[in-house]
Amino acid sequence: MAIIISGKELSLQKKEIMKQKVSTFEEKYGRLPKLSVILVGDNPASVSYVTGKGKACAEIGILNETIKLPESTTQEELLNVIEKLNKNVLVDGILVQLPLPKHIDSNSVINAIKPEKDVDGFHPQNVAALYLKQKGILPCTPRGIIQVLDSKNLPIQGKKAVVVGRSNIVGLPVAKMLLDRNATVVIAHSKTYNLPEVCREADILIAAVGRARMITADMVKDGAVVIDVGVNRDPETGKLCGDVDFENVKEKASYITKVPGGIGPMTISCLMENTIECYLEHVGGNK
Ligand code: L34
Repeated sequence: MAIIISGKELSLQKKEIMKQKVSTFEEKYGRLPKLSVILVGDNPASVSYVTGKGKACAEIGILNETIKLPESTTQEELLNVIEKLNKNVLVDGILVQLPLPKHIDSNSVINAIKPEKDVDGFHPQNVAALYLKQKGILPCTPRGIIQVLDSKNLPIQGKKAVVVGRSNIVGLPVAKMLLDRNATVVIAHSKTYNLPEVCREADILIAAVGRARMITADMVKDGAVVIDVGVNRDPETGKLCGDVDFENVKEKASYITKVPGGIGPMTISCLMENTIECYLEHVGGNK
């Protein structure tokens, strides 16, 4: 029976530390950090995540505005909003919640965000920084995954890590971050031949596919560390569930994260960390 790592608990601890830190900022630097979040349309999942981000800002003392734009917003209108935020010296972080409506090209939008304010770490300049081990902003979910492993001092060096999923947001960057920690990394995906066998080799298994409970117990080695990044709706009950068949996999894993209460809250606390780090760069403060 695995030890459950609570991302929720860890994110609460991290937010408490950030709150203390932020409480000294106004006096030291003359203003508070500010995060601007843009939400286009009203996708219920996006609304829920964006609400969570605003709530976290409020808890920590980060100023937040959520700019809600209608589904019919044109790409040009969205780019104009971003340009205004780029120029506003009081805004430290800009986040455009994904996915965007189909008529908007996400790459053009991501490229328009000033890299110094790109708290998601999605801009090509920040992506390149990760790949070249240069200073930049790390994406929130992968950063949260590494923090979860480190919170239990789980060794990464020399371990075989299998990342299932190859998205720009999670799979690719977390694979690179695990590689930088000297793991032996395999990236598996929908075309991987004999996925169960590949997964069974993992000491650290990262599930980031977006398919409810697709990682079953037969795909997990005894004693593996299993990190579930999926946020899916159960097709039958409509309840939130991960990519991992938690009830069965927990009997085999040594450590496991849950959904909800796992990587989701860590994504948000890492977003807060990124916002504070951008702010400190902007005000010339020390980290
Ligand atoms: N630009 N778009 C941009 N940045 C991001 O970092 C995201 N993401 C993903 C979707 N689009 C994005 C998020 O914020 C996914 N994501 C996210 C954030 C928070 C949570 C889940 C996904 C989260 O807090 N999950 C809770 C449950 C929330 C609920 O009940 O709906 C959990 O405990 O897992």
